[in-house]
Amino acid sequence: MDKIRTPSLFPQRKKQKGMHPPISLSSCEVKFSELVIFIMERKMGVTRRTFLMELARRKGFRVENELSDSVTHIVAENNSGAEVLEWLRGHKMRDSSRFELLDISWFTACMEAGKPVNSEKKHRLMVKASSFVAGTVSQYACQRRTTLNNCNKKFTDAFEILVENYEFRENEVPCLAFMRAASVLKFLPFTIVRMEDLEGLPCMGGEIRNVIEEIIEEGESSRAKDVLTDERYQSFKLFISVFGVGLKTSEKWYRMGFRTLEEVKADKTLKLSRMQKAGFLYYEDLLSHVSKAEADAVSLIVKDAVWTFLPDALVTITGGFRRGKKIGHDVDFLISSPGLGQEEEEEEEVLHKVIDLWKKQGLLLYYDLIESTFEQAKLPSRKVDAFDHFQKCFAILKLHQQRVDTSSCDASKESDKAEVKDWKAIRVDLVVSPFEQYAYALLGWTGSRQFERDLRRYATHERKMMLDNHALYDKTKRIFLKAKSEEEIFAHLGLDYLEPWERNA
Ligand code: DCT
Ligand code: MG
Repeated sequence: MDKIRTPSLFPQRKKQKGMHPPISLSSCEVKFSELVIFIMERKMGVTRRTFLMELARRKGFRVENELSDSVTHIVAENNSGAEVLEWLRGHKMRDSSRFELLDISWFTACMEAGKPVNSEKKHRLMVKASSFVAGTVSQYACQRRTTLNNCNKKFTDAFEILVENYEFRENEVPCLAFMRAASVLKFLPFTIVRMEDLEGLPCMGGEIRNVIEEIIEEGESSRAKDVLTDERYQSFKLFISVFGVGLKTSEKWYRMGFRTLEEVKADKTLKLSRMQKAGFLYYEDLLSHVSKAEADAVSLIVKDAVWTFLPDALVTITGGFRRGKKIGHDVDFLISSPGLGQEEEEEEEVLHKVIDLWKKQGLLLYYDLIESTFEQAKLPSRKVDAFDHFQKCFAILKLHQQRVDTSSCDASKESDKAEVKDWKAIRVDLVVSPFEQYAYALLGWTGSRQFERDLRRYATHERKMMLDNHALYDKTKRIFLKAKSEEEIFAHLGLDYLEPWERNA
């Protein structure tokens, strides 16, 4: 055994020849915060690992000593994908889909470039590489495990711009086609580098191929670039960034000749809804993303309030945060309790009581309470405008900064200055469901939107069933299928279960 590797009770004092002095994490500026690297010591050894970690930190990469939840990229040398997976399992990390497993060749490429490079197929430690068969990729997102590791971001970003533009022009057919194609690309475990990589994949029509081909060859899409400079697109994008403004209002404002929000605000004759007024009032706060720490702080406030009145209530964070996203545009909650659904009054009451409490505490900046419309519903509906019939509340909460755990960032320094606004307006959605519909509500409110769309489409076309946020109806047997958990709903549909973080379609 060589001397350096021998575990010792004493710290190694002697400086290694050719090595830079150790650098502490804090002394290097992190330039690339979007990725967090962990380098595996296995088969590499302490010395080389230390050297590589310091090298990367000096170049502005964030490298963790320990395998924490924040890690996004795991780098290994002389290990197969299977070996890395086994090691991860030994470290109680079952969900390997949360990080990219990469060979040292990717790390070397990054060091040479002095910045993160996209991982290509050759860099990836393939776990089931040979079992990836393009022809078996389902056209339905609910049959694809799609994590947040998107290897094809440069394609899907361009697609999303095109999708938005089609949405603004209410051009449904190509809109849907690009949404589906983006979702397939997000699922792929490798980056598309040549057109042959698309062979056998579903949802890759001619128009979509043209865009992909151009991005492969030119590095960007001229169509997406044109959209970004389009006047209508730019104005719509601004208008819908205001809470309470949708396509209808955007269309109206655009036709009235407005192009910027300043122009809209300057017109004092314009009638704004209560929601839009709140949207303008808290515009900057609502535009900045909600962090996971802020979502957790909101979660405590929501639980505190709900449990004051319904101690046995289930209060579950849904939406993007349940799927493992680190940021969101709002925080979504589903509330239910074993008692709910029995006594209708109690069910309607809890949200009213929570709202009254928050009003008294001065936490409620805006709210719109929508009572349940379930009586009017019979069979699961496919109407787009009626997303579901639950009682719900769209609110803006005042989140005091001291409630947010900022131990992992630097935001706390500001707070000693006088006159600094010490709160942030946060969009919060609360949904209340009867207990027997909880699993369906949870599945529906967890998303992603594309996942939900495809789950319903799959139920209809492959199973002759109707699914919505309340129930699953079997049209052949003419019965409603009960479910206590999401797992049971997947089983009713004959689908393998997907964890929430695998629904980022
Ligand atoms: N949802 C849906 N169809 C809609 C609206 C919402 O299926 N028309 C579901 C999917 C996600 C969930 O409701 C919450 O909606 P959002 O908050 O809009 O989505 P999100 O995934 O939480 O995204 P974000 O991170 O931006 O909040
Ligand atoms: Mg959300």
